[in-house]
Amino acid sequence: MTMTVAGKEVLGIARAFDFTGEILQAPPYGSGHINDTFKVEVKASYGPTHFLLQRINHQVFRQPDELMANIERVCAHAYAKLQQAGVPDAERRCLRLIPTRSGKSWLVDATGNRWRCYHFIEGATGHDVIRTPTQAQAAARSFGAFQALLADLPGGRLNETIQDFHHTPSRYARLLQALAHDRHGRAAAAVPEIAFALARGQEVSVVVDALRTGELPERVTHNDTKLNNVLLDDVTQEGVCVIDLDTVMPGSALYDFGDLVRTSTSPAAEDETDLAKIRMQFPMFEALVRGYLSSAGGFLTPREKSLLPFAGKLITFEIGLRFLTDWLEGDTYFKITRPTHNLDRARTQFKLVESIEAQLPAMQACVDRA
Ligand code: ADP
Ligand code: GN1
Ligand code: MG
Repeated sequence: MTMTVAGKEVLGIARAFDFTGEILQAPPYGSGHINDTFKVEVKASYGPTHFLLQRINHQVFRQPDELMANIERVCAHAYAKLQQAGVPDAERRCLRLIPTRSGKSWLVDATGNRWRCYHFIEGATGHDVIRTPTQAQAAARSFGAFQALLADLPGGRLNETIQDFHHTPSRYARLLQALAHDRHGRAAAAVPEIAFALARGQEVSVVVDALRTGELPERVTHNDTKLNNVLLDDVTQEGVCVIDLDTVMPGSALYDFGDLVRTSTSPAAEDETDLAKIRMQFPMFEALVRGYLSSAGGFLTPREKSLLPFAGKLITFEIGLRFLTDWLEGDTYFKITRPTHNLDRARTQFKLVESIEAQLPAMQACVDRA
Protein backbone atom coordinates (compact mmCIF):
# COMPACT_ATOMS: atom_id res chain seq x y z
CA MET A 1 0.00 0.00 0.00
CA THR A 2 1.23 3.51 -0.79
CA MET A 3 0.82 6.80 1.10
CA THR A 4 -2.42 8.63 0.46
CA VAL A 5 -2.09 11.89 -1.39
CA ALA A 6 -3.73 15.23 -0.46
CA GLY A 7 -6.15 16.89 -2.89
CA LYS A 8 -4.12 20.09 -2.93
CA GLU A 9 -0.99 18.20 -3.92
CA VAL A 10 -2.86 16.52 -6.77
CA LEU A 11 -3.92 19.89 -8.17
CA GLY A 12 -0.30 21.06 -8.09
CA ILE A 13 0.84 17.96 -9.93
CA ALA A 14 -1.92 18.33 -12.52
CA ARG A 15 -0.71 21.86 -13.31
CA ALA A 16 2.64 20.45 -14.41
CA PHE A 17 1.03 18.72 -17.40
CA ASP A 18 0.65 20.43 -20.70
CA PHE A 19 -3.03 21.30 -21.06
CA THR A 20 -4.70 24.69 -20.93
CA GLY A 21 -7.61 25.94 -18.86
CA GLU A 22 -8.36 26.38 -15.19
CA ILE A 23 -8.35 23.17 -13.15
CA LEU A 24 -11.67 22.88 -11.30
CA GLN A 25 -11.21 19.65 -9.36
CA ALA A 26 -9.32 16.35 -9.36
CA PRO A 27 -11.14 13.75 -7.24
CA PRO A 28 -9.95 10.12 -6.84
CA TYR A 29 -11.35 7.92 -9.57
CA GLY A 30 -11.85 4.26 -10.54
CA SER A 31 -11.58 0.99 -8.66
CA GLY A 32 -8.07 -0.25 -9.50
CA HIS A 33 -6.15 -2.13 -6.80
CA ILE A 34 -2.72 -0.67 -7.51
CA ASN A 35 -2.24 2.93 -8.67
CA ASP A 36 -3.80 6.18 -7.44
CA THR A 37 -6.04 7.61 -10.11
CA PHE A 38 -7.63 11.08 -10.35
CA LYS A 39 -10.09 12.55 -12.82
CA VAL A 40 -8.99 16.12 -13.52
CA GLU A 41 -11.72 18.50 -14.61
CA VAL A 42 -10.58 21.56 -16.53
CA LYS A 43 -12.58 24.59 -17.64
CA ALA A 44 -11.74 25.02 -21.29
CA SER A 45 -13.09 27.66 -23.69
CA TYR A 46 -15.27 25.00 -25.38
CA GLY A 47 -16.63 23.59 -22.10
CA PRO A 48 -15.45 21.24 -19.33
CA THR A 49 -12.87 18.71 -20.32
CA HIS A 50 -11.20 15.84 -18.42
CA PHE A 51 -7.83 14.25 -18.00
CA LEU A 52 -6.79 11.08 -16.24
CA LEU A 53 -3.94 11.61 -13.80
CA GLN A 54 -2.16 8.68 -12.16
CA ARG A 55 0.47 8.20 -9.52
CA ILE A 56 2.36 4.98 -10.18
CA ASN A 57 2.64 2.61 -7.24
CA HIS A 58 6.39 2.21 -7.10
CA GLN A 59 6.25 -0.38 -4.35
CA VAL A 60 4.61 -2.64 -6.92
CA PHE A 61 6.46 -1.31 -9.98
CA ARG A 62 10.06 -1.09 -8.81
CA GLN A 63 11.39 0.38 -12.07
CA PRO A 64 8.77 3.03 -12.91
CA ASP A 65 10.96 4.69 -15.54
CA GLU A 66 11.35 1.41 -17.44
CA LEU A 67 7.60 0.95 -17.14
CA MET A 68 6.93 4.41 -18.58
CA ALA A 69 9.38 3.77 -21.40
CA ASN A 70 7.24 0.73 -22.32
CA ILE A 71 4.06 2.79 -22.16
CA GLU A 72 5.50 5.51 -24.38
CA ARG A 73 6.37 2.92 -27.03
CA VAL A 74 3.08 1.04 -26.78
CA CYS A 75 0.89 4.15 -26.94
CA ALA A 76 2.82 5.67 -29.84
CA HIS A 77 2.75 2.46 -31.87
CA ALA A 78 -0.93 1.75 -31.27
CA TYR A 79 -2.00 5.29 -32.18
CA ALA A 80 0.16 5.40 -35.32
CA LYS A 81 -1.25 2.07 -36.53
CA LEU A 82 -4.85 3.08 -35.90
CA GLN A 83 -4.28 6.32 -37.79
CA GLN A 84 -2.60 4.52 -40.68
CA ALA A 85 -5.54 2.14 -40.86
CA GLY A 86 -7.83 5.17 -41.19
CA VAL A 87 -9.77 4.42 -38.01
CA PRO A 88 -11.95 7.55 -37.73
CA ASP A 89 -11.93 7.84 -33.92
CA ALA A 90 -8.34 6.65 -33.37
CA GLU A 91 -7.87 9.14 -30.48
CA ARG A 92 -10.56 7.30 -28.53
CA ARG A 93 -9.28 3.81 -29.35
CA CYS A 94 -5.98 3.91 -27.49
CA LEU A 95 -4.44 5.66 -24.53
CA ARG A 96 -2.48 8.82 -25.34
CA LEU A 97 -0.08 10.46 -22.94
CA ILE A 98 -0.18 14.20 -22.26
CA PRO A 99 3.40 15.43 -21.81
CA THR A 100 4.54 17.64 -18.95
CA ARG A 101 5.16 21.33 -19.62
CA SER A 102 8.85 20.50 -19.95
CA GLY A 103 8.10 17.94 -22.64
CA LYS A 104 8.56 14.73 -20.63
CA SER A 105 6.16 11.79 -20.81
CA TRP A 106 5.98 11.59 -17.03
CA LEU A 107 6.67 13.65 -13.95
CA VAL A 108 8.88 12.86 -10.96
CA ASP A 109 7.62 14.74 -7.88
CA ALA A 110 9.66 16.02 -4.91
CA THR A 111 9.33 12.68 -3.10
CA GLY A 112 10.27 10.53 -6.07
CA ASN A 113 6.76 9.47 -7.11
CA ARG A 114 6.11 9.10 -10.84
CA TRP A 115 2.98 10.65 -12.32
CA ARG A 116 1.48 10.41 -15.78
CA CYS A 117 -1.49 11.95 -17.49
CA TYR A 118 -3.72 10.54 -20.24
CA HIS A 119 -6.44 11.99 -22.39
CA PHE A 120 -9.74 10.98 -20.80
CA ILE A 121 -11.88 8.57 -22.83
CA GLU A 122 -15.41 9.95 -22.58
CA GLY A 123 -18.64 8.01 -22.92
CA ALA A 124 -17.12 4.64 -22.02
CA THR A 125 -16.89 2.62 -18.80
CA GLY A 126 -14.73 -0.08 -17.26
CA HIS A 127 -17.14 -2.50 -15.59
CA ASP A 128 -16.31 -4.31 -12.35
CA VAL A 129 -18.95 -6.98 -12.95
CA ILE A 130 -20.13 -8.51 -16.22
CA ARG A 131 -23.79 -8.12 -17.11
CA THR A 132 -24.30 -9.50 -20.61
CA PRO A 133 -22.59 -11.87 -23.07
CA THR A 134 -22.40 -8.93 -25.47
CA GLN A 135 -20.06 -7.20 -23.02
CA ALA A 136 -17.95 -10.36 -22.61
CA GLN A 137 -17.63 -10.73 -26.37
CA ALA A 138 -16.68 -7.05 -26.80
CA ALA A 139 -14.07 -7.19 -24.02
CA ALA A 140 -12.40 -10.31 -25.41
CA ARG A 141 -12.44 -8.93 -28.93
CA SER A 142 -10.73 -5.76 -27.70
CA PHE A 143 -7.93 -7.59 -25.91
CA GLY A 144 -7.35 -9.83 -28.94
CA ALA A 145 -7.20 -6.75 -31.16
CA PHE A 146 -4.77 -5.17 -28.71
CA GLN A 147 -2.43 -8.16 -29.05
CA ALA A 148 -2.72 -7.98 -32.84
CA LEU A 149 -1.89 -4.26 -32.76
CA LEU A 150 1.30 -4.89 -30.79
CA ALA A 151 2.45 -7.98 -32.68
CA ASP A 152 4.82 -5.83 -34.77
CA LEU A 153 5.97 -3.42 -32.05
CA PRO A 154 9.41 -2.19 -33.13
CA GLY A 155 12.35 -1.61 -30.81
CA GLY A 156 12.98 -5.03 -29.30
CA ARG A 157 11.59 -6.78 -26.27
CA LEU A 158 9.62 -4.65 -23.80
CA ASN A 159 10.95 -4.28 -20.24
CA GLU A 160 9.53 -6.76 -17.74
CA THR A 161 7.81 -4.37 -15.34
CA ILE A 162 7.27 -7.12 -12.76
CA GLN A 163 9.50 -10.18 -12.94
CA ASP A 164 7.68 -13.52 -13.18
CA PHE A 165 4.32 -11.74 -13.05
CA HIS A 166 2.42 -14.77 -14.37
CA HIS A 167 4.93 -17.42 -13.31
CA THR A 168 2.31 -19.48 -11.48
CA PRO A 169 4.88 -21.86 -9.86
CA SER A 170 6.59 -18.84 -8.27
CA ARG A 171 3.24 -17.55 -7.03
CA TYR A 172 2.61 -20.98 -5.53
CA ALA A 173 6.07 -21.07 -3.92
CA ARG A 174 5.42 -17.64 -2.41
CA LEU A 175 2.24 -18.96 -0.81
CA LEU A 176 4.18 -21.87 0.71
CA GLN A 177 6.71 -19.40 2.07
CA ALA A 178 4.01 -17.15 3.55
CA LEU A 179 2.46 -20.23 5.16
CA ALA A 180 5.76 -21.40 6.62
CA HIS A 181 6.30 -18.02 8.30
CA ASP A 182 2.67 -17.17 9.06
CA ARG A 183 3.97 -13.86 10.42
CA HIS A 184 0.54 -12.46 11.21
CA GLY A 185 -0.89 -15.66 12.64
CA ARG A 186 -3.63 -15.72 10.03
CA ALA A 187 -3.25 -19.23 8.57
CA ALA A 188 -5.63 -20.71 11.14
CA ALA A 189 -8.41 -18.50 9.75
CA ALA A 190 -7.93 -19.83 6.21
CA VAL A 191 -7.62 -23.60 6.63
CA PRO A 192 -10.06 -24.63 3.85
CA GLU A 193 -8.58 -22.09 1.39
CA ILE A 194 -5.04 -23.28 2.13
CA ALA A 195 -6.09 -26.91 1.65
CA PHE A 196 -7.75 -25.97 -1.65
CA ALA A 197 -4.55 -24.37 -2.89
CA LEU A 198 -2.27 -27.19 -1.74
CA ALA A 199 -4.44 -29.76 -3.52
CA ARG A 200 -3.76 -28.06 -6.87
CA GLY A 201 0.00 -27.53 -6.76
CA GLN A 202 0.78 -30.05 -9.49
CA GLU A 203 -0.86 -28.11 -12.35
CA VAL A 204 0.79 -24.74 -11.91
CA SER A 205 3.68 -25.28 -14.37
CA VAL A 206 1.78 -26.19 -17.54
CA VAL A 207 2.02 -22.81 -19.30
CA VAL A 208 5.48 -21.72 -18.12
CA ASP A 209 6.92 -25.14 -19.08
CA ALA A 210 5.40 -24.90 -22.57
CA LEU A 211 6.79 -21.37 -22.98
CA ARG A 212 10.25 -22.57 -21.97
CA THR A 213 10.28 -25.45 -24.45
CA GLY A 214 8.86 -23.27 -27.23
CA GLU A 215 5.66 -25.28 -27.42
CA LEU A 216 3.87 -21.98 -26.74
CA PRO A 217 5.07 -18.68 -28.30
CA GLU A 218 6.02 -15.59 -26.36
CA ARG A 219 3.99 -12.55 -27.45
CA VAL A 220 3.49 -8.95 -26.38
CA THR A 221 0.54 -9.36 -24.04
CA HIS A 222 -1.41 -7.13 -21.67
CA ASN A 223 -1.22 -9.41 -18.64
CA ASP A 224 -3.93 -7.64 -16.62
CA THR A 225 -7.01 -8.15 -18.77
CA LYS A 226 -9.58 -7.87 -16.03
CA LEU A 227 -12.91 -6.70 -17.32
CA ASN A 228 -12.53 -3.18 -15.93
CA ASN A 229 -9.30 -2.68 -17.87
CA VAL A 230 -11.20 -2.26 -21.13
CA LEU A 231 -13.60 0.63 -21.57
CA LEU A 232 -16.89 -0.29 -23.25
CA ASP A 233 -18.96 2.32 -25.06
CA ASP A 234 -21.84 3.45 -22.85
CA VAL A 235 -24.30 3.44 -25.77
CA THR A 236 -23.25 0.57 -28.03
CA GLN A 237 -21.37 -1.60 -25.45
CA GLU A 238 -18.68 -2.02 -28.08
CA GLY A 239 -15.06 -2.23 -26.84
CA VAL A 240 -13.49 1.20 -27.15
CA CYS A 241 -10.11 1.28 -25.45
CA VAL A 242 -7.79 -1.07 -23.59
CA ILE A 243 -6.35 0.69 -20.53
CA ASP A 244 -4.00 -0.04 -17.60
CA LEU A 245 -0.86 -0.69 -19.65
CA ASP A 246 1.57 -1.13 -16.73
CA THR A 247 2.00 -4.84 -17.29
CA VAL A 248 2.15 -4.85 -21.10
CA MET A 249 5.26 -6.96 -21.63
CA PRO A 250 6.37 -10.33 -23.01
CA GLY A 251 3.93 -13.07 -22.02
CA SER A 252 1.48 -15.67 -23.25
CA ALA A 253 -1.83 -14.99 -24.96
CA LEU A 254 -3.21 -17.54 -22.49
CA TYR A 255 -2.62 -15.17 -19.57
CA ASP A 256 -4.83 -12.59 -21.24
CA PHE A 257 -7.61 -14.98 -22.13
CA GLY A 258 -7.39 -16.62 -18.69
CA ASP A 259 -7.87 -13.35 -16.84
CA LEU A 260 -10.89 -12.60 -19.02
CA VAL A 261 -12.47 -15.88 -17.89
CA ARG A 262 -11.66 -14.97 -14.29
CA THR A 263 -13.27 -11.53 -14.44
CA SER A 264 -16.01 -11.84 -17.06
CA THR A 265 -17.87 -15.05 -16.38
CA SER A 266 -19.06 -14.76 -12.77
CA PRO A 267 -22.16 -12.67 -12.00
CA ALA A 268 -20.71 -11.36 -8.72
CA ALA A 269 -17.88 -9.02 -7.74
CA GLU A 270 -14.34 -10.22 -7.10
CA ASP A 271 -14.83 -9.48 -3.38
CA GLU A 272 -18.38 -10.87 -3.01
CA THR A 273 -18.85 -12.48 0.40
CA ASP A 274 -21.87 -14.61 -0.54
CA LEU A 275 -20.07 -17.47 -2.27
CA ALA A 276 -23.36 -18.96 -3.46
CA LYS A 277 -23.34 -16.22 -6.10
CA ILE A 278 -19.99 -17.21 -7.61
CA ARG A 279 -20.06 -19.39 -10.72
CA MET A 280 -18.67 -19.70 -14.22
CA GLN A 281 -21.61 -18.84 -16.50
CA PHE A 282 -21.27 -20.84 -19.69
CA PRO A 283 -22.87 -18.27 -22.04
CA MET A 284 -20.27 -15.74 -20.89
CA PHE A 285 -17.47 -18.20 -21.67
CA GLU A 286 -18.91 -18.87 -25.14
CA ALA A 287 -19.05 -15.12 -25.74
CA LEU A 288 -15.44 -14.72 -24.64
CA VAL A 289 -14.32 -17.44 -27.06
CA ARG A 290 -16.31 -15.86 -29.89
CA GLY A 291 -14.96 -12.39 -29.19
CA TYR A 292 -11.37 -13.43 -28.66
CA LEU A 293 -11.18 -15.65 -31.75
CA SER A 294 -12.75 -12.89 -33.87
CA SER A 295 -9.64 -10.76 -33.37
CA ALA A 296 -6.93 -13.23 -32.30
CA GLY A 297 -8.03 -16.42 -34.09
CA GLY A 298 -5.84 -15.55 -37.07
CA PHE A 299 -2.56 -15.66 -35.18
CA LEU A 300 -3.13 -18.11 -32.32
CA THR A 301 -1.48 -21.53 -32.68
CA PRO A 302 -3.57 -24.72 -32.31
CA ARG A 303 -1.92 -25.38 -28.93
CA GLU A 304 -2.82 -21.92 -27.67
CA LYS A 305 -6.41 -22.41 -28.75
CA SER A 306 -6.71 -25.79 -27.11
CA LEU A 307 -5.40 -24.42 -23.80
CA LEU A 308 -7.90 -21.52 -23.59
CA PRO A 309 -10.25 -23.29 -21.11
CA PHE A 310 -7.36 -24.46 -18.93
CA ALA A 311 -5.96 -20.90 -18.95
CA GLY A 312 -9.21 -19.71 -17.37
CA LYS A 313 -8.72 -22.12 -14.53
CA LEU A 314 -5.00 -21.44 -14.16
CA ILE A 315 -5.20 -17.66 -14.00
CA THR A 316 -8.18 -17.70 -11.65
CA PHE A 317 -6.23 -20.04 -9.39
CA GLU A 318 -3.10 -17.89 -9.70
CA ILE A 319 -4.86 -14.67 -8.67
CA GLY A 320 -6.54 -16.59 -5.84
CA LEU A 321 -3.07 -17.66 -4.68
CA ARG A 322 -1.93 -14.02 -4.78
CA PHE A 323 -4.89 -12.76 -2.73
CA LEU A 324 -4.41 -15.55 -0.17
CA THR A 325 -0.68 -14.85 0.03
CA ASP A 326 -1.28 -11.13 0.49
CA TRP A 327 -3.74 -11.91 3.28
CA LEU A 328 -1.17 -14.14 5.02
CA GLU A 329 1.57 -11.54 4.53
CA GLY A 330 -0.49 -8.78 6.16
CA ASP A 331 -2.05 -7.03 3.11
CA THR A 332 0.98 -5.28 1.70
CA TYR A 333 0.16 -5.45 -2.03
CA PHE A 334 -3.49 -5.05 -3.02
CA LYS A 335 -5.49 -2.07 -1.74
CA ILE A 336 -8.05 -3.19 0.85
CA THR A 337 -11.03 -1.48 2.46
CA ARG A 338 -11.85 -4.08 5.14
CA PRO A 339 -9.69 -6.43 7.25
CA THR A 340 -10.67 -9.67 5.48
CA HIS A 341 -10.77 -8.15 1.99
CA ASN A 342 -7.97 -10.24 0.53
CA LEU A 343 -9.25 -13.45 2.14
CA ASP A 344 -12.73 -12.73 0.74
CA ARG A 345 -11.18 -12.23 -2.69
CA ALA A 346 -9.22 -15.49 -2.45
CA ARG A 347 -12.45 -17.31 -1.57
CA THR A 348 -14.30 -16.03 -4.63
CA GLN A 349 -11.40 -17.01 -6.88
CA PHE A 350 -11.24 -20.55 -5.50
CA LYS A 351 -15.02 -20.93 -5.73
CA LEU A 352 -14.77 -19.89 -9.36
CA VAL A 353 -11.94 -22.38 -9.96
CA GLU A 354 -14.23 -25.12 -8.64
CA SER A 355 -17.00 -24.04 -10.98
CA ILE A 356 -14.59 -23.99 -13.93
CA GLU A 357 -13.29 -27.45 -13.02
CA ALA A 358 -16.84 -28.82 -13.14
CA GLN A 359 -17.36 -27.38 -16.63
CA LEU A 360 -13.93 -27.93 -18.20
CA PRO A 361 -15.01 -30.74 -20.59
CA ALA A 362 -17.88 -28.60 -21.94
CA MET A 363 -15.59 -25.57 -22.21
CA GLN A 364 -13.08 -27.68 -24.14
CA ALA A 365 -15.81 -28.90 -26.50
CA CYS A 366 -16.88 -25.29 -27.06
CA VAL A 367 -13.35 -24.23 -28.05
CA ASP A 368 -12.86 -27.31 -30.26
CA ARG A 369 -16.09 -26.47 -32.12
CA ALA A 370 -15.15 -22.81 -32.60
P1 ADP B 1 -5.11 0.49 -11.73
O1 ADP B 1 -3.77 0.03 -12.21
O2 ADP B 1 -5.06 1.00 -10.35
O3 ADP B 1 -6.13 -0.57 -11.95
P2 ADP B 1 -6.17 1.84 -14.10
O4 ADP B 1 -5.13 2.29 -15.07
O5 ADP B 1 -6.90 0.61 -14.44
O6 ADP B 1 -5.51 1.76 -12.63
O7 ADP B 1 -7.19 3.05 -13.93
C1 ADP B 1 -8.19 3.04 -12.91
C2 ADP B 1 -9.55 3.35 -13.50
O8 ADP B 1 -9.54 4.64 -14.14
C3 ADP B 1 -9.99 2.39 -14.60
O9 ADP B 1 -10.63 1.27 -14.08
C4 ADP B 1 -10.90 3.26 -15.47
O10 ADP B 1 -12.21 3.28 -14.93
C5 ADP B 1 -10.33 4.65 -15.33
N1 ADP B 1 -9.46 5.06 -16.46
C6 ADP B 1 -8.15 4.79 -16.63
N2 ADP B 1 -7.66 5.39 -17.74
C7 ADP B 1 -8.70 6.09 -18.29
C8 ADP B 1 -8.82 6.97 -19.44
N3 ADP B 1 -7.79 7.28 -20.22
N4 ADP B 1 -10.05 7.50 -19.70
C9 ADP B 1 -11.10 7.24 -18.89
N5 ADP B 1 -11.02 6.44 -17.79
C10 ADP B 1 -9.85 5.88 -17.48
C1 GN1 C 1 -4.52 -5.73 -10.01
O1 GN1 C 1 -4.37 -2.84 -11.28
P1 GN1 C 1 -5.60 -3.68 -11.36
O2 GN1 C 1 -6.56 -3.43 -10.27
O3 GN1 C 1 -6.18 -3.57 -12.75
C2 GN1 C 1 -3.28 -6.56 -10.32
C3 GN1 C 1 -3.66 -7.74 -11.21
C4 GN1 C 1 -4.70 -8.59 -10.50
C5 GN1 C 1 -5.90 -7.72 -10.15
C6 GN1 C 1 -6.90 -8.47 -9.34
C7 GN1 C 1 -0.05 -4.92 -11.33
O4 GN1 C 1 -5.05 -5.19 -11.21
O5 GN1 C 1 -2.52 -8.54 -11.48
O6 GN1 C 1 -5.11 -9.65 -11.32
O7 GN1 C 1 -5.48 -6.55 -9.39
N1 GN1 C 1 -2.28 -5.75 -11.00
C8 GN1 C 1 -0.99 -5.82 -10.62
O8 GN1 C 1 -8.09 -7.78 -9.33
O9 GN1 C 1 -0.58 -6.58 -9.76
MG1 MG D 1 -6.94 -1.36 -13.66
